[in-house]
Amino acid sequence: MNTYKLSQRQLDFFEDNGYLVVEHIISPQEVTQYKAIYDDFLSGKIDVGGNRSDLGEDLGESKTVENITQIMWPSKFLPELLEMVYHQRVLAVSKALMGDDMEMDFDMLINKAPGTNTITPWHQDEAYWMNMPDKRSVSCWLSLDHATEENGCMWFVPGSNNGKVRSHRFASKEGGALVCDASEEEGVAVPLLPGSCTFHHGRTLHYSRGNSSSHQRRAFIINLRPKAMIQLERKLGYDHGKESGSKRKLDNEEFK
Ligand SMILES: O=C(O)CCC(=O)C(=O)O
Repeated sequence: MNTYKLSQRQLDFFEDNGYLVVEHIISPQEVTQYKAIYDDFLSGKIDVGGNRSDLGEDLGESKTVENITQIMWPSKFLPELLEMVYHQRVLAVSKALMGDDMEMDFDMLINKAPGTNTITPWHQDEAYWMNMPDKRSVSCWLSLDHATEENGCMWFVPGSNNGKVRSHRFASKEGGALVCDASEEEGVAVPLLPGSCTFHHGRTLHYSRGNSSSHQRRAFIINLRPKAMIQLERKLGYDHGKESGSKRKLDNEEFK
């Protein structure tokens, strides 16, 4: 799929709210295929070295298992992912949302294992990144499981894409997660069926509850931005942990 048609209603919804649900971006058969790949990453069969970390370090109770598993750049370790349906369709939807110059900046896996019960703190993705002159950026959050409030579906603050970036700080002493002041009262929960996804703007405030269920909550995330901005990031030495792995960093001085 090279092109994807979004209705004016969908485009307006994204513009006004900062997120959009796209149902069944991959089929049930494709979900099965992606789950098998995902589990090879989780089990360590596909070794990602320092690109794996605990995003929930110090936020959850466990000191021995990851509270939130984050794997940066799965496509670096399994390049065929780039040619598979998910990456291709996300690229097409992103172009429809933000223009033909959109390209993948990075991809990542974020899993909440059963019972880990660790929130992803409220944040805006822009606070994690360099301040770019062109602010267009979009993340696709694909759920391979049935994402519910109980296991950590995404919550968004509608319209926050059109506001400012709030002041962010580290959410804990050691971990890399950032947090800003926000609450569920401002937000809406967005449960998803397996194979469905949300697209959210880099400025949209979001968060997820912990996984208190007995099942995995596997999310496969792709972030895209204009080609020229990716070139600028790389020129400035910023690759979203592709080579340097995950490390604690507040990249955007502006939002401290
Ligand atoms: O999966 C999560 O809990 C958080 C994901 C997230 O923050 C993102 O995709 O930007």
